[in-house]
Amino acid sequence: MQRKVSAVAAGVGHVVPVSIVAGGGGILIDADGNSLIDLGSGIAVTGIGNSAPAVVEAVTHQVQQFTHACFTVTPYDGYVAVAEKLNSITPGDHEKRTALFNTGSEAVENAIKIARSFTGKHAVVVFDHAFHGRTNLTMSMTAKSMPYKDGFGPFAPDIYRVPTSYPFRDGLTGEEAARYSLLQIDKQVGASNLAAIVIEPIQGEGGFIEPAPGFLPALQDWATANGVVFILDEVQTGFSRTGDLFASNHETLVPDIITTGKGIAGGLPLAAVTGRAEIMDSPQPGGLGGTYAGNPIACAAALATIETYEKHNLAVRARQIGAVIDEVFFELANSDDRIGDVRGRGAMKAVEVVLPGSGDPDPSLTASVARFAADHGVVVLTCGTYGSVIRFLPPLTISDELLRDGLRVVVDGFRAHAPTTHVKENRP
Ligand code: PLZ
Repeated sequence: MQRKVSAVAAGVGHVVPVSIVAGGGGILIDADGNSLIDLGSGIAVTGIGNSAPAVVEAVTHQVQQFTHACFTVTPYDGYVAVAEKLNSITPGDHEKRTALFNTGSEAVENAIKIARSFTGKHAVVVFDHAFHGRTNLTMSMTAKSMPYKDGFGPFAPDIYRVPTSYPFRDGLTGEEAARYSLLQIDKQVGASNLAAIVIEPIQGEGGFIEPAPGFLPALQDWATANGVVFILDEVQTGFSRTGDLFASNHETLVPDIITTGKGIAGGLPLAAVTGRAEIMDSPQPGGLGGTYAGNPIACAAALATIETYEKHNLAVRARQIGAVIDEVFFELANSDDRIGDVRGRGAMKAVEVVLPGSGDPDPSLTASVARFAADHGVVVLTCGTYGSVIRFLPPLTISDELLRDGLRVVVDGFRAHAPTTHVKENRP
């Protein structure tokens, strides 16, 4: 850690002060030989587990063939195969095209380029609590100032932020929240200026906020009726994480463009933009790409990874994991009124920590519980605009036993920090 501090820029922070030397089976091993239970998957990346055998095999084979060619110079099959696969498994049976990139930010950024090229319009609507990345455009689309934007302006122009649906805090139905958001979009931006609406189907860094049913379909219907490209950012929610292959499947949404990343390639850097053929084919040849975009090793990993989700039915496993997390935290919520909300879908679950009585966010207790977990060998992440959400993103290959061990430590973290003895009535 001393070498890290001396050699690495301070802005590159860390959650747990360890040095990882190996990982697999829901465990990370540090340089001192400690085993940590991984409830974060490197922020929703290692869905099929760390160093998954199928990925190790595919990558080893590819690395022996060639490591790089640059797809926009001399194309190769792996990239095309990933594009074909994504075109077939993403929501909707319309004709699609895919472009590959290295990071989720790059995917979102390119989705905007494509939507602007197709519509000839410039404005982009995003939502409260959104996280779309750290590049200038995607940082501008991200809601939270500290730490993501503070001191990093000026920001990209023509980005407009409107309220989302946050059932725990706004108490609105999906239809009510959509009516209000669409009114703001119509009055403050206007469809004739608007290229795209971009939204995460369940917001990730913003607090695992799942909009009330009906909110997303209403946005999609309005976008379709008004010549606005509807973009779902599934970088964090994608690839079986929420109990469906994509979170869009839950409300049978069919986005014009979907961005994916994180869980796509078992830990290798890859991200994608997949969308309607007529939209995706709008930018001129040479307008999209990048030196490493769709690297052959990452593509080989992606093909093996996606096959693993399908073969092992990991979407079903994600739901089982979600049921275990629900069981543990609904039980805790019965006796601890600092648990304001238990929410999320599949293996993308979170607990919102509140001050009893007011229901205001409690970022201090949230941080203390996460620190307690880390000190006791469990990697758990926090999130939320108010820093008051503990989120669970375990690998979908984790055993029930390991999962319960890890969750027990988090529950102990609540008990260790002045637990309330007040027992609530009428709690589900
Ligand atoms: N869109 C929905 O969740 C990445 C990164 C957190 P990149 N979120 C985790 C951090 O500290 O940087 C994310 C996301 C959604 C886009 C991104 C950006 O993906 O691969 O990190 O660029």
